[in-house]
Amino acid sequence: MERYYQPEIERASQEQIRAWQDERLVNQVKNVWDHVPYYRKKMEEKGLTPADIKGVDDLHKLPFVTKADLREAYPYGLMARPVKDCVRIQSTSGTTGKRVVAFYTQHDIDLWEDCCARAIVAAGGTDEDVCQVSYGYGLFTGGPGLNGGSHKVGCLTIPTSSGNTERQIMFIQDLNATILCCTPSYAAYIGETMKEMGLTPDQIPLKAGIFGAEAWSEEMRRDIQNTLGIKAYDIYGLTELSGPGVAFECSAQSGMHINEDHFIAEIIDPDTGEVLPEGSQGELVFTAITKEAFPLLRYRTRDICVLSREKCPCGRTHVRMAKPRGRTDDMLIIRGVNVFPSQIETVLLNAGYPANYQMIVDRVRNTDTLDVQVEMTPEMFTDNMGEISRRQKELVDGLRAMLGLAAKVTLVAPKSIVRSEGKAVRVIDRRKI
Ligand code: DLL
Repeated sequence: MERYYQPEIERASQEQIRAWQDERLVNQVKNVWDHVPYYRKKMEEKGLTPADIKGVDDLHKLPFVTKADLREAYPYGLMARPVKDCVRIQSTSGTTGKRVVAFYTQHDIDLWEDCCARAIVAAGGTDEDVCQVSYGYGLFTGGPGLNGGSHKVGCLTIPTSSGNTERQIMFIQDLNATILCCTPSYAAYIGETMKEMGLTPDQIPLKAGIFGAEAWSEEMRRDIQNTLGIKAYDIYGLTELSGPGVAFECSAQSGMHINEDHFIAEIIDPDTGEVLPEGSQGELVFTAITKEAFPLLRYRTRDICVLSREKCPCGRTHVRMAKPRGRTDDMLIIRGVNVFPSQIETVLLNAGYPANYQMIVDRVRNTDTLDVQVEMTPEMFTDNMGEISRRQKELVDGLRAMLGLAAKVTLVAPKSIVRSEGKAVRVIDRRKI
């Protein structure tokens, strides 16, 4: 039987959800107009006052907020509450520029943890469960978010954070962990290490995994489920909007329910900014309608995605987002062809390779090149050059069929690609160095 953490909210009628959104949006717009000069200025530039926003139908009138705006406003420019009302910050890794710092009041943390608790219950979690949180703790939101959600559900929480993989496995076994929370690439690594230790899925107490923070394919889900003997659930979120739990998967494992009582989702054309009709693929944009300290209106996530309002067998009524296919900024353009790492992952995993690969993009004599380095499994590993080139050619053909692009494939020895304990780095783009 399907269980819910907040059934009245998670199964509310679409009309009820819309009524909450209308009311909360109107209040949030007034709030930022009164407390955040940045928003007031941007609205004034468009000739808007709060009276122009009467509900979700008017949302499209508001200006977008981008990551560049957040960086410009760093650190306090978008806060809607004084620092003394805030109890925490979290932050993005800042690999592509200045860090984004998000602020939380106690109420913000409470609602965020509720969202994570919804995800844990949707994955079958109850107070009988032992939940091991192997996302990083600290500035990254993964550890703190799932930790808070796990407490709310009443699970025994093991805050291992990421890393020290053999110790992770020891805790899973000794404390009978039933739910594992980490990035999908770390879950694959934990699975690989268990296999090397001679453990089979039936010797592992885990029953479910809550994996997110990076794009992962259905093929990768299948592999992780088989190696760990679990059901693997996707979870989505971003620091700017609180962290994990903006959306989560249910037993149907078919798209993630967006917590629409807190976030209004739109899909836009990333080039024109135009709102696209339901079912179209485009960039996901969120408006946070309940956040106090750091409310974002029409925040452009850069995640490419599709929304669906089709009825879900789990009974939840909130809109579902498909697995994000990638980010507009990790989409590579190679000789004019758009390439997402997730497409490459699909080809490799379907051909029986593990998800240990790296894409090296370069420019040689003014032409883009793509070299996909793929690790062989120990069973495949051979010094027979004929066999290696047959395998490489098979993958080159598979990639050409998927992408319409000639890529080079280099098979490398088992364990030669560095494993990830957090978000995996799949692309090295030397054109940018
Ligand atoms: O990754 C929050 C999180 C932690 C989500 C733990 C899920 C689990 P950031 O570090 O700010 O926050 O990165 C946000 O990661 O815009 C997406 O591009 C990507 N992302 C997050 N979840 C998923 C997912 C956390 N399930 C960025 N599938 C987002 C694909 C995801 N991409």
